[in-house]
Amino acid sequence: MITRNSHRITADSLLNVAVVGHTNTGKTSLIRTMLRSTEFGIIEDAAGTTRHVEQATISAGNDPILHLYDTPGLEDSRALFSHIKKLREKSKLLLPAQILEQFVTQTAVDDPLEQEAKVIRQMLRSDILLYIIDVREPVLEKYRLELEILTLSAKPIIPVFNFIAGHDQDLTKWREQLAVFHMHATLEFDTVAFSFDAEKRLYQKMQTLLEPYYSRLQKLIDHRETLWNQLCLSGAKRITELIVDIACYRESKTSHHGRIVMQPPVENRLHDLVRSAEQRCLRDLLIIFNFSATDVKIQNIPVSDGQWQLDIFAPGILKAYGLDVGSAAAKGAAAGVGIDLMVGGLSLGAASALGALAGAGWSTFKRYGDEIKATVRGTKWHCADDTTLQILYLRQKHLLKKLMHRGHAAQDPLHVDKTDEEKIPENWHPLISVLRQNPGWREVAAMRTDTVQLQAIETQLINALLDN
Ligand SMILES: Nc1nc2c(ncn2[C@@H]2O[C@H](COP(=O)(O)OP(=O)(O)O)[C@@H](O)[C@H]2O)c(=O)[nH]1
Ligand SMILES: [Mg+2]
Repeated sequence: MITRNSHRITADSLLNVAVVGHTNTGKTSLIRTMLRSTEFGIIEDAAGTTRHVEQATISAGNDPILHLYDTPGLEDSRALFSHIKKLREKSKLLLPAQILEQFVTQTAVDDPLEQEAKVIRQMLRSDILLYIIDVREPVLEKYRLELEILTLSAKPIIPVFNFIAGHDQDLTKWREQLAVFHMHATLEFDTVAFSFDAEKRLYQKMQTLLEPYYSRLQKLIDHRETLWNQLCLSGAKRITELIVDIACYRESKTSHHGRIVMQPPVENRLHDLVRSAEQRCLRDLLIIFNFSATDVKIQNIPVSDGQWQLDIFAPGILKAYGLDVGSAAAKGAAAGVGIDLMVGGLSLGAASALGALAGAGWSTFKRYGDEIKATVRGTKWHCADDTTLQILYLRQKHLLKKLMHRGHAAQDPLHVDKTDEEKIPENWHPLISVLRQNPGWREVAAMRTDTVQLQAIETQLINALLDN
C-alpha cells in the first residue's frame, strides 16, 4: 500500500478523473466516447449544456477502476482569475490549493461564480485533470488564465486536444503554449474520429502521471484491449456470415414437376433476400458497437441476379466436393454401375462422364446426386451475381471500418454508399466459387456446425475484413 495525498491507495482504490475545460470544447463528448455510449449527458453546440457535475464509472469487467466527472464549462475565467488573485493577496501564507479550497467554501449558491466553484470543487476532489481543448480556438487570454487556475490545484493535468482533424497548425500553437505551463504530456484524442490507440494512450499517460495507480490502470488497459479486439472480431464474423449466406444461396430456375407456382418472380425474391440479409447484418453491427439505427444511413444495395451452373469438371470442383481427384478417376470406371443406378434416365454419355466422380462413393452421391442430375439436365440456378457479392462485401467492410472509428460523441449519421477505399480480397474468386458450390453451408453456418473447409474460408474473409 502506498500513501499519497493523505489517502491510502489500495488494490481496489478508485481513481477520480475530472474532465475540465472551457465550455463547448467536447468534455461531455470525450466521456461518451470513453464509455462507448451515446447515452451519457447532453451534447449540444451551445454553451452551458452541462450545468452540474455528473459521474460515470469505467470498469475492468466487474472491477470499477475510475470515476469520470463531467463538469460545467469554465465560462468566466477572467472574473474567476481576478477573484482568486484577490484571495491570494489576502492570505499570502496559504498554499495555492488552499486558496482554491477557500474560494469553493466561500462561494454561495447564486453567486455569479457558482458554476466555476462547482468545477473547482470537483478538481480538488480528483486525482487527475483532463483539460479538453478545442484546438480550432486561438490561444486567447481566457485560456491562459484557465490554465493558471488549473495549475493552482497542484493536480497532474493531461491536456487533451479535440477537433484536431485538419488543424495541424493550430495544434502546434497549442503545444507551444502548453509548454510554457510545463505541460508536455498532451494527447490527441478526437472524440468524433475515434481511435482505440488514442484511448489506450490516454490511460498510459495517466499511468505515467499517477504511479500509485499503475497496475490498476494496466488492468483497465488490458481489459479494454481484449474487449476492443473482441468487438472488431465479432463485427468481422458477422459480415462473413452475411457473405457466406448470400454466396451459398441459389435457387433452381425450373419449378418442380413443371408446375407453375404462384410466387413472386425469382429476381424479386433474390433482391429481398439480399437486402433484408444486409439490413440484419447492419442491425447486428450496430448492436455490437453500441450504436443505434439513427447512426447509419445505408442506401439500398443494387442487386443483380446471376446464373450459376455446376461444371463438374471445373478446376477445383472435385476437391470442393471433398473428393480425391486421383482416386476418383481411378475408381470411376469400376463404379459405373452404381452411377447408372443413381442418375437413371440420363444418357449413357452423361452417366459415364459422371463416372469420374464415382470415387466419391455412395454417400457423396446421396448428398449431391440431385444436383449432379440437374446439372446433366442443364439446370441453371439463380443467385446473386459476383458484382452484387463484391458490393456487399465492400460496403460492409467500409461500414465496419467506419464503426471502428466512430466516436460515441459523433452526431452526424454515417453514410454507407462509397466503397472506393476498400478492395476485395486477393483470393476472392476461388473463395466465392467454393461457397457457390456448397449451398448446404447456409444451414451449416446457421447451425455453427464445424466444417473445416468453411471455417478456412471464414478465417480468410475475417482477416481480409480486419486487414490482418
Ligand atoms: N467535429 C467534431 N465535433 C465535436 C467534437 N467533439 C465535440 N464536438 C461537438 O462540439 C459540441 C460541444 O460538445 P460537448 O461535448 O457538448 O462540449 P462540452 O460543453 O465541453 O461538454 C457538440 O456539438 C459536439 O457534437 C470533435 O471531436 N469533432
Ligand atoms: Mg458538456
